[in-house]
Amino acid sequence: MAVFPKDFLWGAATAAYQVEGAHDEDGKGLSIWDVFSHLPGTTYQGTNGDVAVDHYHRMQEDVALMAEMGLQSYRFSISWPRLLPAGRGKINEAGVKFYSDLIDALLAHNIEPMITLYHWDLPQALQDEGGWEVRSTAEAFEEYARLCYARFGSRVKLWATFNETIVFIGHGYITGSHPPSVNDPARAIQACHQVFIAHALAVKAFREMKVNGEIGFVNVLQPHTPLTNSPEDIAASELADAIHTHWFYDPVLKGSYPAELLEKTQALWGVPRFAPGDDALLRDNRCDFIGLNYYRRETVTANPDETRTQANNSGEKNSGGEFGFKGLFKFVRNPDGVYTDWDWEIWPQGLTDGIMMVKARYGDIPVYITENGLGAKDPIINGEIVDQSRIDYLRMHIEALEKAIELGADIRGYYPWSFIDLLSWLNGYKKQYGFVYVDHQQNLARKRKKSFYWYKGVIESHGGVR
Ligand code: BGP
Repeated sequence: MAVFPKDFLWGAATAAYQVEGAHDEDGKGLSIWDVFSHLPGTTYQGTNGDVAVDHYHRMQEDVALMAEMGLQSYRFSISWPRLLPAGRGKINEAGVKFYSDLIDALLAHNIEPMITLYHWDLPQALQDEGGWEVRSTAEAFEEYARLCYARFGSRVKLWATFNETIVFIGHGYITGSHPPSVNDPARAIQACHQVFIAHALAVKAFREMKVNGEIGFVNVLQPHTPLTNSPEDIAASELADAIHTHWFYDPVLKGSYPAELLEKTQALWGVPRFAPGDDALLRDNRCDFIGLNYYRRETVTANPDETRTQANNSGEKNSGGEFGFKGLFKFVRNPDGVYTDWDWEIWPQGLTDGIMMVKARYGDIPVYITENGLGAKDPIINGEIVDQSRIDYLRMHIEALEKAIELGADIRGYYPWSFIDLLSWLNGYKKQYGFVYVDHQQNLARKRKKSFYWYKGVIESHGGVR
């Protein structure tokens, strides 16, 4: 018998840049991704979100499919430059109307909206002024958040400020594979600090405006396993926990950085630099919940001498997936692991372990699983999209979730990534995640996959039939 609490929400997720398209329509300003994806060699085969899957024009049709699937909640992000083309100041009312209509359509079908304010598409105008490295961007974020609360706050209860800070800061400022394509750890740490401040300012505004809802932060959940029992590998794995996990969770859940690591980075690079009052801002504006995006664990080994960031963006198995910081740690293939075509390990147990790690370190914070899913090349057999491997992946992860609930975790909802096939930032349209297929040969027509019907059954039975 399923153990899911009565109010548990069965959802699905997307993000603006990956589905909307209409990148320069109806008064929208350009985002950093609109600009970056047009630079030669930045994305898989030059793919971009100019049209994406045209959700901007097909929103009603997409919401009808959500309703047919029985979705109880939909996590989507707002494109900041669609509301504020220059990042602050003049409001684009056509953009406000799009999200307002989306929210109304969802509510008309009893689908609870969950809004992510920032899923990586910073207004280019703000990047031109220094992006996340400058305080004025955090202040503009507060203005943008206040606009969203004012226009949508009476209808939307679930809010998240940022999606996966480790990814957009790590790739934006360390590996350079996301905009603004910088390779400088010190700049990364300072930019990351402004994101935490922006989050705190937005939480403060949420409380001041008395929005009737909850506000959280969405992080990658990535448990680390040492490759061997050697003291070096164990130390490397602990260091990966500190840098990849604690650094990103502590400021929003405890209201302060992990002390030991903070001391080290400040001694080494002089960052993060705190402005007067930053300590109190972080301390006084913590999250109501944490959103966890879980895809995989990483196996870790000591790494005395090489820095490497070899990504598999092609879907050719074994073509990448290694990542390492010289002198710190390296992520390697687990010899016992089962891997996707993009070299991501499938390890459902990591979802249970990760949730319990969060509970052990941060106490009884409510949890939403804001992403979880399988990127695959779905087989089409006699015209049907038979994505059995996705069903198997999700089933195993729902089981892992159930285990965490049995162990006492307070889990409020599950949002598989993704509701519909969409643009993968660096992997194009080939890497599919959706319950709904989009036919790029036939005018972006939507088709229900096998997993669509399967997930409908899961929702109807409240997790009982899998
Ligand atoms: C998360 C992002 C999503 C989505 C997903 C799958 O990091 O929040 O936006 O893209 O990962 O990643 P990918 O598209 O690289 O396979």
